[in-house]
Amino acid sequence: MKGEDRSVMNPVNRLVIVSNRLPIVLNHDEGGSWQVQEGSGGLVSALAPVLKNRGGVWIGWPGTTEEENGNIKNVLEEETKSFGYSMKPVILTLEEKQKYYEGFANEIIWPLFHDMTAHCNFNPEYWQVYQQVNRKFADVVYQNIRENDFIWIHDYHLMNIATELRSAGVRSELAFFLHIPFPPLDIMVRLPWRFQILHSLLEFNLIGFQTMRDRRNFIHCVKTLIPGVRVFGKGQVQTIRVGEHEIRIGAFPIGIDFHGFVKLAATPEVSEKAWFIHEDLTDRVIILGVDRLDYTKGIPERLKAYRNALARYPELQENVTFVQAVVPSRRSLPRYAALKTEIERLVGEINGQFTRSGWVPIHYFFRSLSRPELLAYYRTSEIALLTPLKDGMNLVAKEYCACKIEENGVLILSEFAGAAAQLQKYAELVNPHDIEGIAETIYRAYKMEPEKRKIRMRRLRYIIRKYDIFWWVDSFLKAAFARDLKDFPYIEDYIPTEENN
Ligand code: ADQ
Repeated sequence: MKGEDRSVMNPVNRLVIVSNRLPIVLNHDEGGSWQVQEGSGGLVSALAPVLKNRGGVWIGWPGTTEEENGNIKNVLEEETKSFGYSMKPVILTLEEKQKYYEGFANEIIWPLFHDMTAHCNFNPEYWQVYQQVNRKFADVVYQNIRENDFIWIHDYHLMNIATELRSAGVRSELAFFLHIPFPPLDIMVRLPWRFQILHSLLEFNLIGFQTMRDRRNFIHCVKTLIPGVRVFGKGQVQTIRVGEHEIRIGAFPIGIDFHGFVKLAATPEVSEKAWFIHEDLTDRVIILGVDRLDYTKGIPERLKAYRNALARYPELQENVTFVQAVVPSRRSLPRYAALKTEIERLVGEINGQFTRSGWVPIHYFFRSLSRPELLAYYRTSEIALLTPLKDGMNLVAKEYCACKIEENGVLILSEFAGAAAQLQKYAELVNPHDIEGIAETIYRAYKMEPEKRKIRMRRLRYIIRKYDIFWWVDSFLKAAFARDLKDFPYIEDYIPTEENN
């Protein structure tokens, strides 16, 4: 439960979390000085209690550059005193932000690992700066760790950090979790720095992936590209041996703070907002799409599928409303700006074609919704339409189900979202490229009897509740600290298997 430290760490182990961004929100107050607030995402709510109880450290980039705010270090030190754990910033220059974060991470690894190689810009300068920034992170880690600390690194921005830490002489246990998919071999080999990245990953002691498929891709890559790799074991955690070094690798599908979402969804504020949304759209079935602005999320394909559904099933016209909320993201990259234009063109076309007096087929938001607003949409929408072309997990799918406290919703989910491995039995799975298939599924979801919706939603919520964010932290840490394969937790009805992935 939230607030409890259910980890299995030995008392001498402190937890050191390293992620690209620190879990904070920085704002200017009226006087122009910085205000720091603790973030509110699932990862923070799961890890903060562990860090607080064990006096841990979180290391990351605060989000501003050296040029914008050189003295952020002092501000952070002062402002985060009440958090109960310390935060150590890694300060980036503007050039580093552009070449490491926007460049290597978001113009190379992000598209490549989502199988969108045409979007990759393999600029060699990006690789130089990626290594330099990973070294910078490693330096801050090095300066802040003690013997026996357990260091948990997050995500694709920091895949080279293990090389840097090991060459600085760090012998501590290093663990890594990849939040995005790991690509198949024929895609990974296109990366000019594939060997360096794989060698660095093999310096960790534990690597966690979202699904069995990602882990299988990784094993295939290292077995093919790195000489002398051997793989042992079956089940949730396997072992890779390279020379004398052993790496445990597992699939740990990330969850959400289920109870936190349920509680918030039931508050009068959210209930009232949900009521108003429905009041505005009386007698209409609401179909909801919620995504960051990203070409991996399949938003244009989804809009085309909705258009196809309206044309092929005229009964849907005036009876459904599609609400698509897009959160601005990475807008300095040209691909993202072009995607925004494409989405807006499609929304305009579809609304232009189908709007009738008193009915607009698509309500489109391009902004971040407040939490109560987002939850009100989750609560009130009868159908969620989430069709990423590829996605590590897709937390929106889980958040939507958690908020369906009346169990009256249908989840339409891409088969290429990591969440599909867990939820496939009770979600309506679609191929996000299959416009007609999605249109048919929208219609089927619209016609689904309330009793069937209820049964399926109840089962989805059961799985999401059981494998929540606290389960995720727990099982990752257990895998980190188990000494033997037989010590790894056996999880009955544990979802991703070789067969169902
Ligand atoms: P993301 O690509 O960001 O995460 P996702 O898992 O869907 O994708 O999380 C998005 C988050 O943003 C959700 O928590 C959601 O509540 C919030 N959000 C979305 N739309 C919003 C809106 N309009 N207003 C406000 N908030 C909104 C990466 C990987 C995923 C993986 C996660 C976690 O790409 O595949 O699931 O990390 O591991």
